[in-house]
Amino acid sequence: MNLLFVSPDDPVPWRAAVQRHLGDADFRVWGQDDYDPADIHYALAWKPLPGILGDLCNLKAIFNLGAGVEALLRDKTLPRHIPIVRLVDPRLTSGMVEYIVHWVLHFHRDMPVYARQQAACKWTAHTNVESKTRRIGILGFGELGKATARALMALGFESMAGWSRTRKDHPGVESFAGRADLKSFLERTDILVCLLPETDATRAIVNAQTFAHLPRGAFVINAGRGSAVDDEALLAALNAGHIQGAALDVFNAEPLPADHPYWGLENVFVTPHIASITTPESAMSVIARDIRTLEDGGVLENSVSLHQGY
Ligand code: NDP
Ligand code: OXD
Repeated sequence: MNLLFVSPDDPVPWRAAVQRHLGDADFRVWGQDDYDPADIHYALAWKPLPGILGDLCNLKAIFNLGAGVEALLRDKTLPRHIPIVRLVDPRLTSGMVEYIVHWVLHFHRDMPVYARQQAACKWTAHTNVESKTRRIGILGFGELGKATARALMALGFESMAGWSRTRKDHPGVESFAGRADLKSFLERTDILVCLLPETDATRAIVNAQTFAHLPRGAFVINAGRGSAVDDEALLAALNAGHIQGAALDVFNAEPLPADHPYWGLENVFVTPHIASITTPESAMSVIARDIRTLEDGGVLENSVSLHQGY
């Protein structure tokens, strides 16, 4: 079986992980190794240049080396008749859960207030909202959203809601679905967590109207994709004090330009798209299992819907 690695990332740890999990596979690196396009059976791809995957005429599946597939789907030559598989990996999930739990607790326990007080050498204690009454709303209630909700509920956050395209039946979580439910979802949300994929339907979905529906003093955490947020609207809502603080890992332009106003705002926390990072060892264990399933004639659960775009 022949694999082609098409990614700007270092192939060395991937080669080692492929050897460990698929000992007999031949691993070629696009841009480094020679290969006959007709010989490649599986592609391991992250943000590939358009046209590379379209040349692989005997490809059986494309494995995206991350959860978000928008970069892959931009390639008009992408083969559409084979499974395109997004990464659903326990390590990727636990990384995201840690990131979101961190910021939820940060805002919930007034850490920005205490940071400001420290800067002024001010010793003042404030009472804090109980976790069971703090209302968390997760925009994008998929793999990562559900795992995050479970972790937060285990910490006592009982008022949990998830918004998705289709309605969910998840224990302890109020389900909101589609545009018709968005307003009522936002109105009951104190901390908004965005874990949406980038599609035509999610672009700038967090906009001035969204902020207007959130209660005054709400917080925003975005670790899905930057394109979901209208930056001008968020800056206006932050400056007006309607949104109290934001933690942002993903941006419309990455790297975030040095002159972007987010960098200078005391109530905005910027991280460089690190909420969760794919690790070759964990990812290859999942991908190797999926390749075995396909070789045995099985069907994969995490194939991307080309129609929905995620
Ligand atoms: P999933 O596909 O499992 O979940 C996506 C969720 O979004 C689903 O609940 C889906 O609804 C919902 N959704 C999609 N489109 C719409 C829409 N138009 N309206 C309402 N809901 C919608 O993805 P994951 O949870 O695995 O990952 C989510 C995203 O997180 C990735 O696409 C990626 O962009 C981002 N990510 C970011 C990382 C980082 O480091 N910052 C790391 C990993 C991922 P339904 O369930 O009804 O289909
Ligand atoms: C992903 C990401 O989609 O790293 O996995 O953003």
